[in-house]
Amino acid sequence: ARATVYGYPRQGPRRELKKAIEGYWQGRVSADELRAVAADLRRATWRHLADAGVHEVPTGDFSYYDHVLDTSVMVGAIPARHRAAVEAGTSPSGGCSLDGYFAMARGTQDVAPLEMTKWFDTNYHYLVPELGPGTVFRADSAQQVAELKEALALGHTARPVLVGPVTYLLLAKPAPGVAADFQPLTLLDRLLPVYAEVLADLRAAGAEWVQLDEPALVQDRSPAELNAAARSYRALGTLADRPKILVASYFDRLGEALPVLAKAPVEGLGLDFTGPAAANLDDLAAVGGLPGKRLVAGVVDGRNVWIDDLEKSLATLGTLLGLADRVDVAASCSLAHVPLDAAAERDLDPQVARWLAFARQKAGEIVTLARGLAQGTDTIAAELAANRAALASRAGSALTRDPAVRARAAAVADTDGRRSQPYPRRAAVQRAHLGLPLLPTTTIGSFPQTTALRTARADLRAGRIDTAAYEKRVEAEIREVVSFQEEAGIDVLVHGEPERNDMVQYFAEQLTGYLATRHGWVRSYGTRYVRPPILAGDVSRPGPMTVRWTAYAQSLTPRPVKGMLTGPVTMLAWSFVRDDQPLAETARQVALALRDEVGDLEAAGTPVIQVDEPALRETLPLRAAGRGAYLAWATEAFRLATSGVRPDTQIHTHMCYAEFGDVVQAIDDLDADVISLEAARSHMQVARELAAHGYPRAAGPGVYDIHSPRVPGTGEVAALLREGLEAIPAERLWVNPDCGLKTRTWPEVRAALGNLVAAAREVRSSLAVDS
Ligand code: THG
Ligand code: ZN
Repeated sequence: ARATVYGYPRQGPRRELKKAIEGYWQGRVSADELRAVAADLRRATWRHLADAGVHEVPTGDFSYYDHVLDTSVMVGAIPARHRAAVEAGTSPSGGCSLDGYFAMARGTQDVAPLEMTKWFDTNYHYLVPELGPGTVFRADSAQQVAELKEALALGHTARPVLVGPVTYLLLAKPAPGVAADFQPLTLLDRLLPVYAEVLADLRAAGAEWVQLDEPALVQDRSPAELNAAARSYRALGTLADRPKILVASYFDRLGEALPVLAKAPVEGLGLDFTGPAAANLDDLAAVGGLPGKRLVAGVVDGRNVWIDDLEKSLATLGTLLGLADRVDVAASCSLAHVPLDAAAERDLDPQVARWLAFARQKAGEIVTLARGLAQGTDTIAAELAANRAALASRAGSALTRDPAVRARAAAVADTDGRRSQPYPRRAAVQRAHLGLPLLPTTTIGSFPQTTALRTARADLRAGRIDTAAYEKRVEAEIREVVSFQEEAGIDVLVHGEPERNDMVQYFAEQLTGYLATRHGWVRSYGTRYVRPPILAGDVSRPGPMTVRWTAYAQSLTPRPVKGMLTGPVTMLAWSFVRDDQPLAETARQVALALRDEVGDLEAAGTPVIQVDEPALRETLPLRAAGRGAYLAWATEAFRLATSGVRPDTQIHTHMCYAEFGDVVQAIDDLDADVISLEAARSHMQVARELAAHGYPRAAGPGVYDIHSPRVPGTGEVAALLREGLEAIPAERLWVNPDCGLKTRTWPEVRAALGNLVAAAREVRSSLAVDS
């Protein structure tokens, strides 16, 4: 048994890659300098992994922006609108030019970038390939070959990692202008020869093995899709001139695709054995194992930050030994989904720090397990003892088990998750209480974060100003935001969230049970990173988190001010979660803490409270079988957080995913009084989807696309509102932007909200005339 990894964080310990790429975009760093930084980082990663005892290191997992975009380059799937930029220059390795590459990733003055969407159920976002019947694939193995040669020249045993052909096509969408029902998978026969060419090039460059990633096969797949997988690996497997092929799957069990791949003429299979994917173990036994094949066993969780239970993994590996010709040890998936190094977290309580394993520590665990499997567990006795002690310390810690929190969660009654009155009654009370006009205007919560504010926060952290001075700055900002909204004529105001760094981090920092990291960056997309907090223990709220700022804003104006919270599902989705209790349990604890905050806001005189759940849709399990249970606990947690209020307190929620058609029932089950939704792509579609479902409560499909610097005109917004009125009656239609305004500038926001209010007034007065 040997140790290997599928992929590793590439940004560097000080996010050197991010800085070099952004420097290149700004013209401060030359292409050669950028390439040198990248090569240094690759070299350091391989060196580190090899020194740690990882036998086979990955190549080709490195990327300047996104590995799916790299695959599009590799197969020559360059959208027509980017072709000029791509052909304008070439790279020294003969591949796509950097500028052409970044044009596809980020767009240029003249052309739009590729669309970005979530990589399965992770928090990483990839660039969606655009394909059509006219797509002509052409092999461009330059980047893959160059990186392989680089690693081999450094003396490593290296395995190129590529997105597999089936997953690549399943992740693609019809190019602009192509019929919406075009199925990229119909291009498979054209794509396979290109993969064949790349495989031959890699063989010629010295690859013994190549890894083809097929995570799309862990989702529910039709017989036609499974057949495509069978055909692909029959075709690639029977090529004469190729490296040995390892087909890697991760993020869930392979299910129906397991027999397909087990029968395919490839030399190896990678399976995930963590969480629900542990079902792969029984499934593998049921198909008679993988005789004659190499199994790469993903036993270490590649998506979470907890140390592995080494003895449990050894037991799994022991069983697997009887089911394949050769068993190697890996993480469940690429380690790029976790931060780099837990040892860099010097501020963490050392007692807690030893429960954590980031990418470096996980590589160490993988090596330990491979050694134990190959040479006997007595060779890893010290590691096992330390592991046992750390696991015991975690299980018995006062942080992970707070009796008061557990007692409260256990005592939750059904009625705690229900408003005291049904929506129609509440709506009438709220109408009288709030005195809002038809088509009330509001915003989603955040206002532009000025440099002065960010400087003030940095000054506070660095001790250059004290808390009192910082709070004065925040209050000044709130005054400005409130007076602007009053002048603009907005009906339900917000305080603007100047005190928040991030909508999850801000709350995590104040809740007991959450840990924050200093360097725990994980790539979200391109050069953008997040530092997800860690849900480590039972969650409780030592004191109010937002009341001070909301109440201050309300003290400045007679108009209703909306309190702003992040919902329980999103508080889990954008964090690393506990693996020692069901998610539903953690969600309930967070919900109870938020319920107290909602109660305190209400008691402080906040008439409207918004609880955002942008992650509700994105956390949906990959397989349909898991969705019912997920939606049940997710909606229950939201209701638990929001149902303790009086009937006259209006609960809002917000979601920013355009494709929420498959969760409308769950949105309905939230029982929020008002929902605002991103509708940038099609206002009418969102309104119609709600109407088609018979959504009974109030809704505000966004009328201002905040992702663009473009300011929509009054006529344009009014037209959208009239469209919306065809689906949603005037008494239940709200007027708001798509999402928070923090990424926009003040001049844009002033102009856009001015037009938004003018449009609402115009449509209101025409309604009054009509009736
Ligand atoms: N907060 C958290 N998680 C998230 C989002 C969020 N996950 C999903 C989505 N939103 C991801 N979107 C982004 C958008 C911008 C950035 C990161 C993820 C970003 N990051 C800065 C960077 O890398 O330069 C760092 C920001 C910082 O200093 O904290 O711009 O909203 N939790
Ligand atoms: Zn949003």
